[in-house]
Amino acid sequence: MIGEALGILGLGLAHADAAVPEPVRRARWRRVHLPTRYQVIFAGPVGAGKTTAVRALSDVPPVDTDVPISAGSAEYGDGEKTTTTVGLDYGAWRPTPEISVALIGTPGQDRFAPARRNASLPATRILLWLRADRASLAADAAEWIPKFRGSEDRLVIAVSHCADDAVDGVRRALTETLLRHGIPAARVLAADARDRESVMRVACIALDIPERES
Ligand SMILES: Nc1nc2c(ncn2[C@@H]2O[C@H](COP(=O)(O)OP(=O)(O)OP(=O)(O)O)[C@@H](O)[C@H]2O)c(=O)[nH]1
Ligand SMILES: [Mg+2]
Repeated sequence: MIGEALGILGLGLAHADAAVPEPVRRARWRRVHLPTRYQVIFAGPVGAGKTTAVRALSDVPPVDTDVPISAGSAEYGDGEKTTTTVGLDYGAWRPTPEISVALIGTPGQDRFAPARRNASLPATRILLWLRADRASLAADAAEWIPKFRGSEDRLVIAVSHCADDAVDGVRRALTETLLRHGIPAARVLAADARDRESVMRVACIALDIPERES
């Protein structure tokens, strides 16, 4: 119709477009209408909330590779946790019609490290999940952040089991590691992995999407 209208106005574009072969026209259409694709990797130690967060945020039923914890949940100091991820979690999220995000949860246990994806692609963002209620919080950050060396500017730290007013204490506890890796303290946020809004907030920050757009 637009082509017709332009033709009526004598701009001749309707004829010009008709002269373009069909496959080229289709390729142009796809370039204009396909959403921009990103992936967000959910990483961090065992029990930090990666699988729970992928489940909470995904628009589709996620695929997970969780198996019952062999040694029992007490091993992780978490009575509610009954499974652990041995492969990857997959989910999908469409924050806006123009953006499509693959959600990829990785296993926390070191023996499953090969399942961790290469995080260095430019369209990849990393959500590093840590737990505020663990004595190992600072050690966990010091262990996990270097796994994403070179991608620090695409990394956000989501801290589960953390009251909103406790996040300053968490930032203080991580100061040394954050400084060493050039990560601003503002990129450390409290997030409840069970709560979609909360996960969405940290994912939007990782993707630089204003929250109200999602
Ligand atoms: N109270 C509380 N529980 C939370 C919060 N975030 C996550 N959880 C719980 O913590 C547990 C996290 O378990 P998973 O999601 O399996 O953890 P994971 O990081 O995928 O662990 P692995 O796959 O074993 O590496 C679940 O029982 C969640 O319900 C939070 O902010 N507060
Ligand atoms: Mg998991």
